[in-house]
Amino acid sequence: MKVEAITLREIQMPLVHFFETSFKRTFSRRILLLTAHCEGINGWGECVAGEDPYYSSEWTESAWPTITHYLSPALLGRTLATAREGVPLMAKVRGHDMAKASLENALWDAEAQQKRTPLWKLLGGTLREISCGVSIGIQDSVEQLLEKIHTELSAGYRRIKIKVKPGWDVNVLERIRSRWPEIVLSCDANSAYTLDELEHLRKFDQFNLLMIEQPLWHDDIYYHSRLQKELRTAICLDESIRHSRDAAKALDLSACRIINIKVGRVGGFSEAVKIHDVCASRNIPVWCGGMLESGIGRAQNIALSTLSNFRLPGDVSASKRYWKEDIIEPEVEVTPQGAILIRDEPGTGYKVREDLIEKLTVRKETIRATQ
Ligand code: OSB
Ligand code: MG
Repeated sequence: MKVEAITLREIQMPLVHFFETSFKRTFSRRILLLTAHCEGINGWGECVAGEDPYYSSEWTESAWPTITHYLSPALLGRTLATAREGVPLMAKVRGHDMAKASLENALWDAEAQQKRTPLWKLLGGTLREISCGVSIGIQDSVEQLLEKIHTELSAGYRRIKIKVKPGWDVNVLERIRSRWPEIVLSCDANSAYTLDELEHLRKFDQFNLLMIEQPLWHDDIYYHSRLQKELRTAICLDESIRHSRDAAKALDLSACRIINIKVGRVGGFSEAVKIHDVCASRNIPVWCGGMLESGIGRAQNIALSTLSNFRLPGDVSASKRYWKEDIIEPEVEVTPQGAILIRDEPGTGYKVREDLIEKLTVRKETIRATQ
């Protein structure tokens, strides 16, 4: 498969409901989409970088020139037998894993289409349905949050995760647990605490949470290991895990008992599978995180979630929770039992709606191989 050209686009999509984390309230997404044109096949990828460099140092604006100046030139004109072969070609660029993932994943989509095989099979997946949870942002009031939780439980979702930060944590968890003592519940701090708040963090132990996600610094593993020794609740690392060596290090240090894998954060499918395998070999369960993806990234998260060690419900949920209209067909749907059923068509199994994408595009650039 020869990489003949690469198209970058920025699309803008308003969220059905704002999404607030400890670092920001997002109303509308600026999503960078990428197409790898390979001998008549178009492979699609989505960059999960946010609108600001808050969740990670990458953001929509930084990904664009990194791809046009460095990553695309490393691939253009090359003939690759597999998408995996794209990884070493981009390795000279340090970091920028979200930008790299958008390219690598576009190549995986192209490879799956070329081989007429489902992407999930190409990745080594086996699960025929995946288990779904939801991530619910910080709301204007606790009543509004309780209403949202009620809606998602009625829709069948199997795990509720709420975003927490100082001032919106123990008080909120208390209200949730007094209404729903038994539901599978977890929380995500996106690095909103420090180790000085240990006594406060101990209070989370009373709520029988499945996990507390990324309580401390985004780049830390060591202090999480100190914290994990003090808490009964399992720590899950998200931001801190950049690659499989980080995962191995975190597990060596007992810094967490669960890992959230985001294929768009760790540089692409090759690395995501490696992290999955490291965790599987140590009997540590993983789950698939989300980054408010459009259908393109969402469909790829679904494919990844079919690997056998994705044993906990992910943050991969129905298109309609995010978008009035998604850019894939069919849209991602969740059964009343809280599962997504895996499709058997080649590629992701979801068709890209290029007509709609064209309407949502605010900038576009195609770079071609010179030979
Ligand atoms: O930390 O998991 C996170 C969204 C944006 C940035 C970071 C995170 C999230 C989510 C949303 O939790 C998950 C989703 O529904 O896509
Ligand atoms: Mg998280």
